[in-house]
Amino acid sequence: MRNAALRRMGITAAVTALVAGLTACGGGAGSEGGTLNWRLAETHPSDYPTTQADQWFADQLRKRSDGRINIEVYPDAQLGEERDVLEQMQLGSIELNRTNANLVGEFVPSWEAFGIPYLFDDSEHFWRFLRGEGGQAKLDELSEAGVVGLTYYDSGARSVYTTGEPVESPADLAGRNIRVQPGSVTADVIDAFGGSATTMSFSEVYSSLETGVIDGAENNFPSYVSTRHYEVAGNYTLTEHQRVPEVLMISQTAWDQLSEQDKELVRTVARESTEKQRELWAEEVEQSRQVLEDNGVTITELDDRGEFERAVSALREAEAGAYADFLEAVEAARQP
Ligand code: BDP
Repeated sequence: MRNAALRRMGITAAVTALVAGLTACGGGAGSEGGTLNWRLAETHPSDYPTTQADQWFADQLRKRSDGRINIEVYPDAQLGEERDVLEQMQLGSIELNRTNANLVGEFVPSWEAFGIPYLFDDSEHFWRFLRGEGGQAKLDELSEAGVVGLTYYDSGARSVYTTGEPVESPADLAGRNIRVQPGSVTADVIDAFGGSATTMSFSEVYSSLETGVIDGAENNFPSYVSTRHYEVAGNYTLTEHQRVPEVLMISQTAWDQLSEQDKELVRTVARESTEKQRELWAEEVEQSRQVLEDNGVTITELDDRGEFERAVSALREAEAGAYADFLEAVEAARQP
């Protein structure tokens, strides 16, 4: 665990106590009587797979609760950047959120484990883990931040992209500023590769690439395309350094307003929305790769991805010490 995360634990504990206090005073209204009108925050635009799954979840829930649970999805970061939304959830002003696991480490330090590079062999390994006890244990840990983890969504693999020359080996990252998500282990990954990590909100990346404040960033194909970052940083290198899930969560305060039966309904519909999202995701990965090819983006397949893996081996070992149980579950999910 990094020092910054340790420092932040004090804040997290205080906020958790505050949320627990609020819940004790105001909770328990039950959802049988009136309508619950809740907001779900989403960073991506309405046609992105996570947003479409959020919307499917909201529509199904409205229908299957006979209108008792009424969730409105706010796409395009209308309710704020992901980090700020997480804070607002803890204060009870936003009820639901779809966020990337990399952002959660700042609020629940053990979630930093998802950012350990080259953790999962492939998508099958990743989903076997998420669907198993290990994945459920991670969702349960979210209670530390005053939220309830409902389900995971796919986010593929994150890879580096740059302006200027393509990256073919870690040495090509020397002296280049690469944007990473706030609070993520990815900063350490980029630094270990030999680049220079710069933390920045998602919405600032396009203009920062355009003006040269940064020389690159890292993300999956669908995000690289939906943000149009490829227009200003046209070299994508398949480093595939992380597979980090998306997570759908609800604040504990909102959760406590549901009857036991409605809690079960919310969990069921959330799980079903994952299936929906994964189908949409697979299609989107194909389509976005096509967009990149049509637009002349250079996609570099690495001859030796091992060079990147070796560059982060010390970091992997350092992080491993703190997350033995997690890594054991990841290891167990390697076998079908
Ligand atoms: C995307 C995630 C989004 C992140 C964004 C980022 O879906 O939630 O915040 O990356 O890099 O893949 O900020």
